[in-house]
Amino acid sequence: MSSNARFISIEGVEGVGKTTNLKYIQQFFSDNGIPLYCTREPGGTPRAEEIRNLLLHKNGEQINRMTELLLMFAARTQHIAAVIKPALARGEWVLCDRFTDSSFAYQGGGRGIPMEIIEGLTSLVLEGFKPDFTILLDLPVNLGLARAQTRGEKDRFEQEDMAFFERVRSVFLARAKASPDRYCIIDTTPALAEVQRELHRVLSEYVLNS
Ligand code: Z5A
Repeated sequence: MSSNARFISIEGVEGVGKTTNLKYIQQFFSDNGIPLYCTREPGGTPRAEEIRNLLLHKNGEQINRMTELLLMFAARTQHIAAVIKPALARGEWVLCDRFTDSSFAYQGGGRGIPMEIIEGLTSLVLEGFKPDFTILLDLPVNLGLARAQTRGEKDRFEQEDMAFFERVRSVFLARAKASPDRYCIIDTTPALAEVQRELHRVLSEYVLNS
């Protein structure tokens, strides 16, 4: 068991290739014999997955933006207590598909909720807990939306327009640039093999040196 387990989040706008690259990261950990617990937000526990269903699926009733934000944090507090902290305590690394940065980007940037409100909720719910390292996959919005077109039915977020995703992307980039020690930005415009060479370099440097 590894005693230097860390909490990594992976973030990015629609179509950047999170799902594809998450599999690559899992393989990297497995190849290096390092225990990894993979999870996602919103979701990650049975109750939090129920909240995910409320958030992602349309049923005819509009969701108020503040309801959306509070549900993200309701799912998150359950997820941290029931899954993330216990895994870290067992000595497993945790890889989370989206975390609090997505709330700043989507509910703050996308929906226009003031950042101070999200900062306040973050302090209240997380009490200083945050990822040790965040991989931000980045791609121009038009390319991401074109890549995402290849998937099936769109969820509630995927139906937003280009301007919404531009605002989301600029918040992700601004947050990453403001804290370069915690974030690594990987451009996913190049072919997948090239993106994964860069991911391998970043993981080797961060994970194998921790
Ligand atoms: N949300 C929120 O609002 N607030 C919060 O606090 C949190 C979340 C935590 C669910 O997220 C929604 O929750 C999300 C924000 C909101 N909504 N949106 N949009 P999700 O993570 O479950 O959903 P997603 O953003 O759609 O993620 P995804 O499934 O991981 O998709 P992806 O990044 O687009 O990845 P992909 O499926 O791997 O890639 C898309 C396509 O591109 C696919 O065909 C790949 O084969 C292709 N691809 C990947 N890389 C390449 C390269 N390099 N070249 C060419 N093609 C490529």
